[in-house]
Amino acid sequence: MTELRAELELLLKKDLEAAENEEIYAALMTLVQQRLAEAPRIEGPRKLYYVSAEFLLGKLLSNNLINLGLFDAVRDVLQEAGKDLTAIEELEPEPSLGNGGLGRLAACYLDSAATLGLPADGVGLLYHFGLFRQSFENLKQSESPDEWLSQQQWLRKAGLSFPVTFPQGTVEAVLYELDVPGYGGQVSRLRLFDLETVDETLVGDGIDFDKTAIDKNLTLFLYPDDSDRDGRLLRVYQQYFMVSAAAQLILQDLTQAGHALTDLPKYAVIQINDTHPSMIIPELIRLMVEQGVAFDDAVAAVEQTCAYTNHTILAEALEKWPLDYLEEAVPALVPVIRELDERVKQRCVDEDVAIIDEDDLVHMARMDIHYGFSVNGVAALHTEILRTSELKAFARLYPNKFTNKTNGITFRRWLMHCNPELAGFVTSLIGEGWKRDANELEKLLAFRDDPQVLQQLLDLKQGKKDALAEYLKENAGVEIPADSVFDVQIKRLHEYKRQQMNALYIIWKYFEIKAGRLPKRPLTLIFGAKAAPAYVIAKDIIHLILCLQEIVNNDPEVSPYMQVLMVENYNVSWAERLIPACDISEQISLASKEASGTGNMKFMLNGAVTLGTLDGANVEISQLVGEENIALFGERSEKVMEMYAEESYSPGDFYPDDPEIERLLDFLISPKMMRLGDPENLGRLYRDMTRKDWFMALLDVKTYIAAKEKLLDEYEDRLAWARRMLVNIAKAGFFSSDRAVAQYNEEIWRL
Ligand code: 26Q
Repeated sequence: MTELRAELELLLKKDLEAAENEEIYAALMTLVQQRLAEAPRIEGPRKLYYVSAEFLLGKLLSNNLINLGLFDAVRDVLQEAGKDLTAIEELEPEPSLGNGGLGRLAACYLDSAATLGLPADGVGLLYHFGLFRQSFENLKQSESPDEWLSQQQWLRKAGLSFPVTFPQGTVEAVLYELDVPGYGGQVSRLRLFDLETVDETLVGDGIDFDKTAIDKNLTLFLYPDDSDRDGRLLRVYQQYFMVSAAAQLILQDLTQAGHALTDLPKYAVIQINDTHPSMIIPELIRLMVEQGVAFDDAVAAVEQTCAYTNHTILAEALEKWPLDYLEEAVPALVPVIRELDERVKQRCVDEDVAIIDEDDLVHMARMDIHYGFSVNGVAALHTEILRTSELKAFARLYPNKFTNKTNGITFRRWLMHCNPELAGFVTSLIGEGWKRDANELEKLLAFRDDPQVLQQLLDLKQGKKDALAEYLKENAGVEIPADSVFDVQIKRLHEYKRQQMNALYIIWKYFEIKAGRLPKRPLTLIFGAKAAPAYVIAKDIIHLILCLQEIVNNDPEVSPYMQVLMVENYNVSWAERLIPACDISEQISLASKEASGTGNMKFMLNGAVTLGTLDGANVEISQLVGEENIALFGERSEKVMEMYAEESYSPGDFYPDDPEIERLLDFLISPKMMRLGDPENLGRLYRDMTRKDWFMALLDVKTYIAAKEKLLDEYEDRLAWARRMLVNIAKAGFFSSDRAVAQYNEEIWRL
């Protein structure tokens, strides 16, 4: 009997064979936690604090086993006893601490920082009900609290807390910690604050709760509905709660190590993940001044400590708070912010760079740029647009602050864990080196003309498609044909990401099939997306997709050739099942709007071919794989930006004038749809798409349909397709978060 088995049985107090999966899960948790406690902590004189409203971790058990080097041994021991690690993993609830790309990026970066041995703490909030749990009722999204926390056991109390003062009184921020092992086993941690007096019973119907009870609600949900004033104020309270606690923690770490407050930049660097934590700048200054540091010295220290990452170019997502909100929620920061603004106004007359504008709106990103030492975008095109367009005035003021850090993903989770079959095959071809140096994946190119290797790639993909089909049958009660082409669009629901354009393709294809123009092979279109609860059009798009799912799947003429599936409550665990099984990766945002995308990288790494616009990191993907290994379509970013500048785009140019497009949109309000769906939602979406179409779906829809049809045609040459898969996998090395984090460290953090 192996030592590992003995250890597990000691914890179980019985034979492995006799144990239930629940018991094995608990024993594995204990085992992993013991190993984590014994593992070396990453230390260093200078430390990174990655402050973020989101950490979209995904399940932790398997990932921790992989990084501790225990995964294979555990899987084998369990297998010998007739137990299945995958089934045991199912019992783990997924932490609900994030929403989308920015949160998942933070999780990948913690993994890579630990892997590279860099001293780095994640700092954020512990949301009891997370984002929300999505279910579909009457073909619409409905939201409920995600009760992930009650069952989870990774967190431990750190025994530290900090007071945070609001006009209504002082609350206590209690610190929890979670170990994050890197690949190789060395450990850093995620530090999450909870409100001591949080009250879960405040949540009534669905996800509604009293937004004004800030002594009870600050850590209930991530991004609570901010469609009314109370909701927006709550966001300010919540953000301040996070950054005040974070700032106190950082200063305490500093002084406990025996350093002076003004030496902060020597010992700490703070990465501000989008603008949600931006108030940490005035809060640090305020705290330092309170402890006797001169204002100028505090500003100088903070300026050299804080670095800002921008994740969006959408004007509506750049946070601006009315000054009177800040006066109401965080009055202690207002004099600091006013002084910071005054200093900017002394230096520059340009209204576009003022922190407080003429309408008394406080621009959080502008504060970050003036009072941080670094600003970065998240893909080459994105950074270029920031420099030359969105943040042009700032790039002129501070040319040296701006750099690009193209996003990355951890290959531990996004290949080794979610696709061990492909990871094993890669290793059998090129050895283990790629696990530490992802660029070694290029060695795969030597096999690009090896028919046996190419056939094996196809077989492995089919295996993952079979597994997904099986899982869906068992767990979602739906049957999808495993011999169909799997076309997948999974990401937050947003008009700029253009799920609605994909829906127009479905309508087009439906007409084709109805007209007897049948595809060579069936097609399965898979969606996964949550819509922000107050984002009306996004919810209407979900309704549209669910209606199409009903119509297509229940039409006996159509369903043998096309299936539509929108998975409920899309999350990291879903992504880990869907991505390895995907043939066509949908990355179809309006050019210039997707800062980077990271799903695109995960699909590529798992051998899917991208169907996409030249947006975000798609640009870099296409340069790496070559235009023959990606399917590009759509208007370019320069043209799109010009159209916005000149206000020259109108959906009226296409609807109703173009009969082909007219037919697709009219289907939204056809009797068939109106009978099935909700006329209010469908009518509103129809009007939006025909009269507004802010993200220009009608501009690109025809080239999109043509590009997808061409790609489906090319799919039939199986060996040629497999070669494209191979090139995509081989060229994915650049998108390892180990590379991205190493670049952050060389050019920003200098740990
Ligand atoms: C802002 C104001 C009010 C309420 C909410 C928000 C808000 C919330 C979340 C604004 C933005 C976010 C999240 C943004 C996000 O996830 N951005 C994605 O970041 C990824 C990592 O860099 C990129 O790959 C994606 O392109 C980008 O969309």
